[in-house]
Amino acid sequence: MAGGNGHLGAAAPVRTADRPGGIRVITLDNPPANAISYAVSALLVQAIDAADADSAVRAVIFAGAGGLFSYGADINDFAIEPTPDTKTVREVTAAVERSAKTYVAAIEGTALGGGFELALTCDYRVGSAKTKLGLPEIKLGLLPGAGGTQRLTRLIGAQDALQMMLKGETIGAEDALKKGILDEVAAGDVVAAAAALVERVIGTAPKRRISARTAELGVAGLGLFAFPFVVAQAHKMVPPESNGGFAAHKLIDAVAAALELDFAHGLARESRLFEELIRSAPSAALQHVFFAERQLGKIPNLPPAEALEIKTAGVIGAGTMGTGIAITFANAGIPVVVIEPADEQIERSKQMVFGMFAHQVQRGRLTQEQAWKLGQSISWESDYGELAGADIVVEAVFENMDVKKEVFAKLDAVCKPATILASNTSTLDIDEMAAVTKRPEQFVGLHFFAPANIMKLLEIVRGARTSPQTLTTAVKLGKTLRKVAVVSANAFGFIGNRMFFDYAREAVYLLEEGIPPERIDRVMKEQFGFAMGPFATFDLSGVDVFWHIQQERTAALGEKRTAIIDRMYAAKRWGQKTGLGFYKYDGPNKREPLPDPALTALVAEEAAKAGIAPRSVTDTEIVERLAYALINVGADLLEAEIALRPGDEDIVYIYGYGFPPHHGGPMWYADEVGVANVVARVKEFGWRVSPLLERIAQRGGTIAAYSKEFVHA
Ligand code: T1G
Repeated sequence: MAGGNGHLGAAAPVRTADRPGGIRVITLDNPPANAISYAVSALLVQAIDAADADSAVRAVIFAGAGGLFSYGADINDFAIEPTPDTKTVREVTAAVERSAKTYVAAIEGTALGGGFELALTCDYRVGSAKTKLGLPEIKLGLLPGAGGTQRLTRLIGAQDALQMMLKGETIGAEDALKKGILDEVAAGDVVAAAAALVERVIGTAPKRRISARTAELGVAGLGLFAFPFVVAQAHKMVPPESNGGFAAHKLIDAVAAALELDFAHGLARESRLFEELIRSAPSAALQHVFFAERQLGKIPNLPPAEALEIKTAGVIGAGTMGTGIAITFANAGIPVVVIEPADEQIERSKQMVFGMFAHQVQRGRLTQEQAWKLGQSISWESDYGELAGADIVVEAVFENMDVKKEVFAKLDAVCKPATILASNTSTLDIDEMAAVTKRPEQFVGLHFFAPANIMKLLEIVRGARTSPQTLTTAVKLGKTLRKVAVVSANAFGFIGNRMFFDYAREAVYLLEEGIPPERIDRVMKEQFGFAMGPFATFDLSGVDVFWHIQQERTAALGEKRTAIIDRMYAAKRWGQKTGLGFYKYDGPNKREPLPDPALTALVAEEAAKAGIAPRSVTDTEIVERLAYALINVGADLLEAEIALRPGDEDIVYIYGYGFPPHHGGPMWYADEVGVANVVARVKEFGWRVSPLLERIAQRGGTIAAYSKEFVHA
């Protein structure tokens, strides 16, 4: 697998040094993550056993170099089948557990996963103000497999331990001190503080192993006897095993083991559960997502270029998108000027900004002062001249080419030569816009997803003449804005929307064949795991938007078989915004989609007119037709080099459209099903088969393997 540090980082990834008083310091120095790979584990076991055998050593301190302790086991190693004598984090913690010495973890920065589990195996833990601790294994479809479920439960109680591990959340130093996870938060050097702690405890309490404790429920007023009830409740709170909850249920079983078994048996149960997970399809999918996300910024064959520094920004248009984009820049510490001619629109924009920051203060995410400062970094003007010095300007005006061309002609005239001009368009041609400027090399698409200050996905659209420096700057800006930024070539719908149009077409076809929207949504959400079904999504994003796109680009949407969308548009059945769409929204909770017989009648009428007879369709076919539509067009986008890698398309669909991460994204899912099986079904549906998909099927290959052979990957 790419990414990460499967290699050994520094010259000596595990260093030892002796301090006065018989204290041995073992330092992890394996950049960039101080990951505890198989090889590093073997070196750690050697170092621990050597310290244990050395009578001059009274205590051992573990430390991490580079300002972090360790991001955990090396995820790259999961693809490597361990042999009986492979050393993993499990053998490292076992070596500490059997050693008679006193162990202290000196945690200057972040300790996650196996790194935190190593710290939990120690007798004491010292942190710093920067310390962050977490067991995020669940995000990889795993559970902490080196004693974390047994030790954390014994240390902070089952309730808090489950909460922390099911969410994979990270806690800070103060919280960890309060919970008794840290014994001290050092003001200065954590290793020196750890050495001082050794001197304080070595004579009185040299050994304080968590494994010797008994786990408590940690629920006020509930004794251990109630643990079956608490465990049963926990199982009810997580998704079903078949739909994203596979690891969560095993994690709960592991915590239950900590409550009912002694440490050794609990550890054995945890190992068995971990082994089930590490080989599971959901975990393989989530590991793929982890690395695919880290590939995004790597643009093959791009000449090296220095990213420009973006110190100030401009946004054209104070609508919802423009305001959301402005907030995104402000949150990243980049002052931004919003250009808007209409005063009442400026007022609405200000209300949105201040309302959002006030909400953050209420939620305790921002202090009043931080909110005020952020608010001050956004200003509203009507004169383009205010943008003369901006490093980048993003337009977010009405989705019409003439309007956008007018904006860019004006910007080209007022902005300094180095200013990068960007369009937030979701479907229009970037090159056509760039052509009205004298700076096509500094022109790029930045397609934010609504709401722009919340959605992490950003599509960076590379024009034919976008320069390497502009593209490099945009990729770096994506990171600065804390976005998941995917590079797309300039083509209709870019990556996400282009794939969505085929998905939407098949959803409407199923509707025309008499399948109720609520059934289609239920299957895609509850059986397959989408965050939201297609029709609830159309109602949220606006049926009018769907109609506009269908008007402009029927070709891309495939032939329109009925006038359903036209009639819905004419009847203002535009979705949530008009209270009626594919559902009605007249219940007490105005956002709850309710089946609407009037829609059913409209669909039946139009389908009859088009001569489309109702069909009985299985749930499986619903999933296949919607998911395979994504795969088929996704393969075309790869062959046309609009998307760089299948993993990029997976990330777009997971972050932008709610595709279930435990299936890895549409292109990963194709390999789960088997490309030949996908092609066979696509042919049965009578669709045009993507030639790339056909070729991979004929070779019995996989999309994942094929991606390595992409000319441009
Ligand atoms: N293994 C290998 N490489 C890792 C890594 C890991 N655990 N964590 C990070 N990297 C690489 C990453 O690929 C990137 O490499 C570089 O470090 C910087 O990371 C037994 C079995 C901590 C939130 O799940 O979530 O321990 O691309 O770009 O954005 O129970 O890294 O530069 O070549 O992500 O600041 C549990 C995974 C493992 C944490 C920081 N640990 N890492 O994000 O930097 S399983 C995790 C993260 C385990 C035990 C079990 C993030 C981060 P490159 P980055 P970042």
